[in-house]
Amino acid sequence: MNLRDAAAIHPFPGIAQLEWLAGQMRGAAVRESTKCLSQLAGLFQDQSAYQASDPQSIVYRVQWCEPVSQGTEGGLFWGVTHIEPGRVGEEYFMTHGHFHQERDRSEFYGCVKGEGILLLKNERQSWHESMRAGSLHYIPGLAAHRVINTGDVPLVFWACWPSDAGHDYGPITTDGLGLRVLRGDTGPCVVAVPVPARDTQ
Ligand code: M6P
Ligand code: ZN
Repeated sequence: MNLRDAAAIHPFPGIAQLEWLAGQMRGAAVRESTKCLSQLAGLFQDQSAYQASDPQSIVYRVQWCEPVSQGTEGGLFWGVTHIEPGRVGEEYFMTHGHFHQERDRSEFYGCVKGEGILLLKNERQSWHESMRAGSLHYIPGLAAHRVINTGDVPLVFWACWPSDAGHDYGPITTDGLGLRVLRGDTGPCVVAVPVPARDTQ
């Protein structure tokens, strides 16, 4: 469906009620998903610590609304993510992380509360940005993105992304983002990790 057809069918009246500082969305159109440790297999560096963790531990929860259907060109989605404090071994709880299926689509993240790090990676480099209450982050097209909660309380951030962006989790599952965030002696440390070599044949 294109945007004109979608608007003709549904004129998008107030689609949700936001509690900005709590990072909550309410309304019939609000969707919700929860990720627990068992759904993040293979992402954490310390496999034995992962095996020893409770697979039912909730790592993060996302609420969002889709005023148009997924794949609609020109539309936007809106959501909020709560990442729990916690670690697997020395590595902090984090989102799965993804590229957009439509690689050139960009996204905004706006942090409400907590402390964390946004990791990004494109074809040329990996980099990171600090997240704290009030920080706004523009995720450019072509960049994979993952958020890590480095604090002792939930990290909460709003997000807005194109309705035709889609999520591609495959490359992150196999290759990571080239950086990890680990607890160090003096606090969180961003460390470089080699990206697995690929057979280019
Ligand atoms: C943000 C947005 C969502 C994403 C969510 C969790 O709210 O980027 O599109 O789904 O974070 O991230 P992930 O999909 O990587 O688990
Ligand atoms: Zn995204």
